[in-house]
Amino acid sequence: MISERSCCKVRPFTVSMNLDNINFNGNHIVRRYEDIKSIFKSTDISLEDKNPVIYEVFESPVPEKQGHLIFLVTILYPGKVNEEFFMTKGHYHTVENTAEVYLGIKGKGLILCQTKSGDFEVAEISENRVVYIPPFWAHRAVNIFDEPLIFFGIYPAHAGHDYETIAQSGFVKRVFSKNGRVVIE
Ligand code: M6P
Ligand code: ZN
Repeated sequence: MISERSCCKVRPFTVSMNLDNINFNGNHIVRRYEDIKSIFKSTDISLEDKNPVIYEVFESPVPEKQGHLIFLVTILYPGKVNEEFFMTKGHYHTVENTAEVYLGIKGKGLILCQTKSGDFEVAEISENRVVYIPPFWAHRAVNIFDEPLIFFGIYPAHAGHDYETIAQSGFVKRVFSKNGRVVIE
């Protein structure tokens, strides 16, 4: 059991959601092409020199302990690795029976979801659309538009990120731009 004494060193607080200057005073994760190029189907020499930021995450300063909720804002930039849209690494939660909620703020994207038993689902995310990711479902965001995809997220702080399972087996589907169309294959 988590006691009030161990949990409540954090006092109630507020942060600004000003998109021009997001700073939640927590971790700021920046993932560039070179950091995550292995998640894409093919490499793209045209991105090697520029090494663009694919996405960044602004996290809340909350302990990764059961009882707390981590909230964050993700900015997934527009672009493609050859024909494949920019996307996040994607993960299961280490504590698998934990869910997550996304709220679309700007842009348009897809959230690819899958389970270890082979189930797969695609959820659309856009401004004011809420996506519910149930426990046991891996999730990856894909930006299918020509503007940044920005979404707010919230999940149990003890959930953890399991990237290893995705690194080994990947997602069952990928999202490409082909002849101006979004193709999931
Ligand atoms: C969302 C949340 C975060 C996650 C981020 C980037 O904001 O799910 O927990 O870190 O997307 O995704 P990933 O960790 O898979 O790279
Ligand atoms: Zn998650």
